[in-house]
Amino acid sequence: MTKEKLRTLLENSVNELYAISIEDASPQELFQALAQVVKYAYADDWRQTRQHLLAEQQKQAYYFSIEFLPGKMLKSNLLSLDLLTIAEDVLHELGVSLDEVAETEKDMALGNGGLGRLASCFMDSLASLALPGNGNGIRYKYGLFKQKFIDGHQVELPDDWLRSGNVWEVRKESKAVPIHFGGNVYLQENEAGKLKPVYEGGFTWRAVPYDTAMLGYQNQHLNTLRLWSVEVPSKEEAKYATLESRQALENLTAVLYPDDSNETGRRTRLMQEYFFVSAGIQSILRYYKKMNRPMDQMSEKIAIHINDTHPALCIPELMRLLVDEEEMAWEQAWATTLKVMSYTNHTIMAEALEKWPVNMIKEVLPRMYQIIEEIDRRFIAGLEKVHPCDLLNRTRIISDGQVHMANLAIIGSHSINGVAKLHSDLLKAVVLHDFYVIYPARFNNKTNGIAQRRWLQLANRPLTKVLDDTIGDSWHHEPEDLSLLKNYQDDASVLEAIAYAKKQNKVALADYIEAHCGLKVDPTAIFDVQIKRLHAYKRQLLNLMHILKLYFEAKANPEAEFHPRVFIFGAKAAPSYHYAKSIIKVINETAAMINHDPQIKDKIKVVFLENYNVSLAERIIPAADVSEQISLASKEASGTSNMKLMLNGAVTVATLDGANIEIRDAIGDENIAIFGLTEEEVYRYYAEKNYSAYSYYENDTTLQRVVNAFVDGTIPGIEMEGKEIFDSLIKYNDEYFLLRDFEAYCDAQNRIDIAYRDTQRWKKVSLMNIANAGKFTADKTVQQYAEDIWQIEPLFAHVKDPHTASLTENKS
Ligand code: 26Q
Repeated sequence: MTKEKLRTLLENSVNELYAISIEDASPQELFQALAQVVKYAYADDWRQTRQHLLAEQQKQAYYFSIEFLPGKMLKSNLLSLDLLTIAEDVLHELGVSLDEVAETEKDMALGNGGLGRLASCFMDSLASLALPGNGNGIRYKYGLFKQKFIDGHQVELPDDWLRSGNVWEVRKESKAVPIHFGGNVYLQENEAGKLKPVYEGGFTWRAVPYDTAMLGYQNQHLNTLRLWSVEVPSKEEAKYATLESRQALENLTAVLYPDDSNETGRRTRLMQEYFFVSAGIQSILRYYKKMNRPMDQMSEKIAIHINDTHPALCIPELMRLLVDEEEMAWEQAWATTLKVMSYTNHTIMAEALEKWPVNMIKEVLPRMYQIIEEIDRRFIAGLEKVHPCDLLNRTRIISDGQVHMANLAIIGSHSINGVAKLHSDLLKAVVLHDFYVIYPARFNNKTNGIAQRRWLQLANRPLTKVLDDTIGDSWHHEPEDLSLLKNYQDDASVLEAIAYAKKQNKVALADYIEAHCGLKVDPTAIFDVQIKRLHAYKRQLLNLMHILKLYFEAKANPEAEFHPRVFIFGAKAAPSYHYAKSIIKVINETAAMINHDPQIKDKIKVVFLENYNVSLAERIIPAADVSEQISLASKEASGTSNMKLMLNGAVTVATLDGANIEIRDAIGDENIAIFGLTEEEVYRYYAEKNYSAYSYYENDTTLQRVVNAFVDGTIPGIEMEGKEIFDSLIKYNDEYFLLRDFEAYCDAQNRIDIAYRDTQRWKKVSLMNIANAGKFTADKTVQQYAEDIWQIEPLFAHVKDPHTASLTENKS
């Protein structure tokens, strides 16, 4: 496509949509019009990818996830179509920037954090590898709440992202399916002597899919993300005539539940889980039937992935459809289900494993309950003679009046993986050890990865330019080629160019901070970043304690030498997570205190950016010098912001937790600041029950000064929150070992300071981080899922380079 062609298409699009000329279009109108042009540009390829798949009957994977977090899509779609620079040029001629236009797009924020973003990075990689892999989820009317700070407190506002429509989605009315809830079910013999379920009462709602194209990077391959929305079934309009009954129905896909493992038992959440699972599986079976193949060979054409336990009902739902609808024998249906299903675990904390009360499942999903009971019964019956009964009691699906979703997911899947080496090892050794004894061969590791196209090529244009000029652009397709940069670790001009790119990004972030927080920060300071959900185990509080220590030192000794730092936080807390919200309040009040202290000047600034989301991450990450990955060892399953920050040249301060360990192994101890307890040491404390937070407090005056600051009036306006935090550390013995790790953390921060002041050394460390980040590409991770778990192949397996394979004749 030429610039002239794009301009003409855009003019036509503006005219068709708004009947105005292009010069009069607002950025918002230009966004809508340009998105139409983009859709037009990929429509043929999207259709042809699907037609090809059906014609060739190639095996496909379906990634079931209750969360997807794609963020904005205009620029990533333009990049995938290789239209990014010409779109920039066309808009530039019109006197607007592409960024200004792209900014008007609402983030698609249908996820909480790591798990949802991982699903979207996987969608990017699946398409970019030309692998047939689709997403299946929920089209929430409201995404994750918008966060505002009022008086330092987090306040949640609705994210009405669909208000002005969603250009990327296509409503597929004809593909709607019915979903049944409630009532009673019993089994009755039919004429042929088969047991069939008879449903009494309950209600049937309609699931309508909205499809969004997932574009591969410059390879004309497009997959589909299918999100389901609830509607009144057309035959039952009368039944839902009143506003109240309609409202109850529409509630089902109205809101995304915030990550809140403490608050269980919410009925609507359970209904959501069944809703998108049942809709997705019905739609897969309808597709499979078009192929006219035996039902029990489904696993040759279909792989279904369960992203955490939220879609674990995939297992009994596929059993229901095979046994009840397709009249398959139980044993055969079970063998098929097992071969189709695979499951990823994302949590290590046993208390966070999903459970549902038996009574609720019986009431809301009576047929599911019967099937789960039968799966459980057969699980026990099949292993009774092989394993001791206490082991089976710990692993069975139904116990203590609850349905244990991880147990269901494990028993019904042929593959179970963790998301980083340490995490997968801990699953085998501790969290899921009992299952490892029963099914050792099912367990495997798939270390997480990230989409380097979004997190570097799109988010960090200045650095991308330097890399392209230095090592060429093969890394756009093969991220591991970033390692070519190692050849330049002593090249002063490359080091300088990378540092200059960082500086530009820091200036841009400083402008954003000034515009949004009214706070001036110095772009020559160290930008020290912690961006992730707010959770006690992630230890944002440890970061704050180090900030307080620096602050007290700077006040006591104004001559103290350290390079000025800007501490930047981005984090949402679950609305009902009281402790996490108290930490937000205390960080905000500490920030106010430090930022306004005339003695401190520009030496320390603390910024808590509101409403952390994918778009904000794209601004912060390219500007980061230091990456905070300081969770208590053994608690963070993997982490992915660690990978994104490394890719953008930030230097990591980290515990040996999650993927930090593999990052350390990739770049070497000299290029990362490791500190703190190891996982073994943490587990030893648990075993010996001999941790005493108080003894650390008692013996360290610096630590005392810092911890006391939460209750002695040093920080104004935190009476209640400060007390809550103080008590968690001292009275309740510091569950996440902050006091134990405090000194080691401060040492690591000191090493960072020294390294930063050695400018040449820092530049080299930064380069080595970028050069080694290619290992953490989601392309590689997805390739491993494709080979080891799903057994799917690229669409053009017979063509040597799938990226250059073309589905269509060349279009101008
Ligand atoms: C629970 C109960 C009720 C409602 C919601 C939830 C809920 C929602 C989301 C529970 C958990 C989540 C999300 C978890 C998550 O994002 N885990 C992260 O997954 C990443 C990708 O694998 C890892 O890198 C992180 O380490 C892990 O914390």
